[in-house]
Amino acid sequence: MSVKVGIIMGSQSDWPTMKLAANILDELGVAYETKIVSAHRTPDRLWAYGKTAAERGLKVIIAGAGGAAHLPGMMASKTRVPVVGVPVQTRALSGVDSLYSIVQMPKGFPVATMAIGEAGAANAGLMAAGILATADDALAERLDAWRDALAASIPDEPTDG
Ligand code: RP5
Repeated sequence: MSVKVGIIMGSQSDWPTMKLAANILDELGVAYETKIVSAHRTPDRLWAYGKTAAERGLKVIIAGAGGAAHLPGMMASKTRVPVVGVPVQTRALSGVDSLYSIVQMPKGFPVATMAIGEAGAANAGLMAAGILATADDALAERLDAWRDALAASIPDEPTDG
């Protein structure tokens, strides 16, 4: 199975959040790679990753970072491969800093920005799967089944306790 999704993050400390994206891709049978790529600490690694992403066959890049979260936007500036941004929750500013750093991209270089934190990471996995499913009928069926199962798990009425 060729790797079509790259999950990148600014730090090892982002992994507990970004793992939620990986878990979704595992559930849906989508191959991915994971890398630590920091916009500030390893800018040459960022450049090399972005420069080769399309030719290596990546179809979606999920990029998570916290604080001055420049990784998703810088990656979007370096590759045409769609970038899904995950604002990692921070201690100082609860991830609002991350969100604002990722979401306000200038015209021409979009980042599909998810919610702050774990829900955003999980949704990034689902977003990547949805993009790939437009050209993969078997994955589309698995994604539909995943969504049906989630809907079926929601009770009709609330209960005490
Ligand atoms: C960002 O700074 C990373 O994405 C991470 O969210 C944050 C803190 O990184 P560490 O100091 O924990 O390595 O670049």
